[in-house]
Amino acid sequence: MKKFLTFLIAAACWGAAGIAASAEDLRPAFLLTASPSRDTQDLSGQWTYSKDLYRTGLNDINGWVAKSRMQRYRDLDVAALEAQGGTDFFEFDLDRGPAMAVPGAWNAARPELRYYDGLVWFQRKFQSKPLNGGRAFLRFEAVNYRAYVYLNGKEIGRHEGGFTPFVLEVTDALREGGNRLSVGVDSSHDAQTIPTVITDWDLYGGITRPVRLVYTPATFIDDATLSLKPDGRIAGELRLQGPQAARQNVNVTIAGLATASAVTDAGGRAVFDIAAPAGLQRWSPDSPRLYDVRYAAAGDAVRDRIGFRTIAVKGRQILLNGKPIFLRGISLHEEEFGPNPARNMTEPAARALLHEIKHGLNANYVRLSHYPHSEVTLRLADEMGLLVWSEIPVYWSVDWDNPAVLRKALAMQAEAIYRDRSRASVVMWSVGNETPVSAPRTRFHSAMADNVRALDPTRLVSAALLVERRKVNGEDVTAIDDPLAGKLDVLAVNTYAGWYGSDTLDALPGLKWQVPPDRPLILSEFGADALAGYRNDGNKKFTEEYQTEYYRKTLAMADAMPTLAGMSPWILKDFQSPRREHPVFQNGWNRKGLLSETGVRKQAFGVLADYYRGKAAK
Ligand code: GCB
Repeated sequence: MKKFLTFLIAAACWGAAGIAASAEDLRPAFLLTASPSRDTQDLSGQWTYSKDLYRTGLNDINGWVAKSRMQRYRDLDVAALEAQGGTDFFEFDLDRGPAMAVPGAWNAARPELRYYDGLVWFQRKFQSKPLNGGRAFLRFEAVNYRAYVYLNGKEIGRHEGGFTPFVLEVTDALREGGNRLSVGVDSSHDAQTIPTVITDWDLYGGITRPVRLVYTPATFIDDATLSLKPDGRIAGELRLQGPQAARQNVNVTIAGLATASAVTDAGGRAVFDIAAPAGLQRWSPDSPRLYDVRYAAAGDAVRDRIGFRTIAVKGRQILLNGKPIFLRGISLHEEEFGPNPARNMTEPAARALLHEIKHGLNANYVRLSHYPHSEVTLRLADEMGLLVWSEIPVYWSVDWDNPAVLRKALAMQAEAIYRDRSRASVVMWSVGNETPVSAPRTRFHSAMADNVRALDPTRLVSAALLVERRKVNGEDVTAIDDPLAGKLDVLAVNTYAGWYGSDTLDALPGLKWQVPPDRPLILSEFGADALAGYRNDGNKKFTEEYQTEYYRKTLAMADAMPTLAGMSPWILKDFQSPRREHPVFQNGWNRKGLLSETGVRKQAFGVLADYYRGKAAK
């Protein structure tokens, strides 16, 4: 409660005086960042569900009934539910409801739910183990967009934001033996959500990522992280939670490299500062060396695999481990290959996508657009050696003047950063995508940029900006005219000359750019649609030939941009978008992929792969 009040005050002040909530206020109550190494119970599988079009689980006709039948059913203790033996009349009987696989998006699970946007109730029954004085938590990796969580008839928490994890303690609500978990998932978006109602991707609804029951001791390591500092030292912190959290010895072992110890303060926090270890092999895309790390404190221990590298900017260069690097990238949406994809990133699916990027395109970098991708993808990027741009869906436009919306953005960003700050692959946090310039919008993004720096001073801050076309001395130039630029380490722009607008492809190499001469610039997007297999019809838009020529000409333009430090063309693979309804070429798909939706390479794929091969050889 105190945290919440602090936030409300901070948010109110922000509106009036430009102050953002502090980083510490934004730390979620529980993180369990090392949960893959913990004693967990995976709750994946078939969950029963029922759609709730009139949202009766959340509201009912005011002043008529105190509780809807849905609410009465949901709020029953397991024992009471069993006792009434299925004879009571609830209308929302999830015991007998149809089932679908969790994790998964309902849009791809059932044809009749393809365009359903609203509230669905899910139920899963499970057995739990005795806690023996320990604690238990539910960790949801993502629910899109709002989640209302009930265990054994008791509300245990809510969450807003479709792409970041949340943890709810269930120690007291859990029943040794049978448990009934009910989750209301509301996929609807509005003017105050992030993103808002219209995007250029599919806002899949559902429990889209894994749910796990996590068992911990009474006092446990909630979060621990390490990173390499510019001077070669390794710094980090660990947070203990629980009755014995204060003044505990804490140990960290980096296998084959170093060990260190520290003591927690009154709040359960310990910091590490480890002298530059001899023999450290730095992580890079060419050599993605990960070290096994073990943290131990108060009888608890967790593991992680961490790579150590530095990232910085110097003049117009991006430096990885002190050396200039050109980011040979591609943008990626979170959709697996196949004709009916959903946002359900399994390890094989993520591996296949990243493999195509790294070994098919010869890339060293991926823009994970337009929201935090699955944890499995980030862990694989670490393991396979791909640098990552990460962003939250502050996309096109949100309610810039609304402190409550800013609060959501900062909280979402905090959840993403706490989740991924031990991933060497993540080098850049983006604070927005293509947001039209205005004073409230720039204030909003500036607060986000300050928030990122407070939460994670070790990485770069960027944003995908819009460009301006204008005449300078009678000459047509493309310029960055955005006051947000001053808040960023790396400038990034989306440019679609040659696709949208009237430029011919032949004009692209000669386009004049007016950009700061001493700062790194990346092309965060460029692209053109092509329907896979549509060829030999002249150089028309939507043919593979047009897309191929578009890539050749845009890459020639890029070669003439002296400050260019990287690119992530739009996009690896065709993806579903309700905005793309051209009846011949799109049919619900954005066709800017270099791969078709099923993974067939279009001609332009080879152009980019050759270009990157050449860049890598330099
Ligand atoms: C953009 C957006 C991206 C769209 C893309 C397009 O600038 O950032 O989300 O999908 O353009 O295809 O127009």
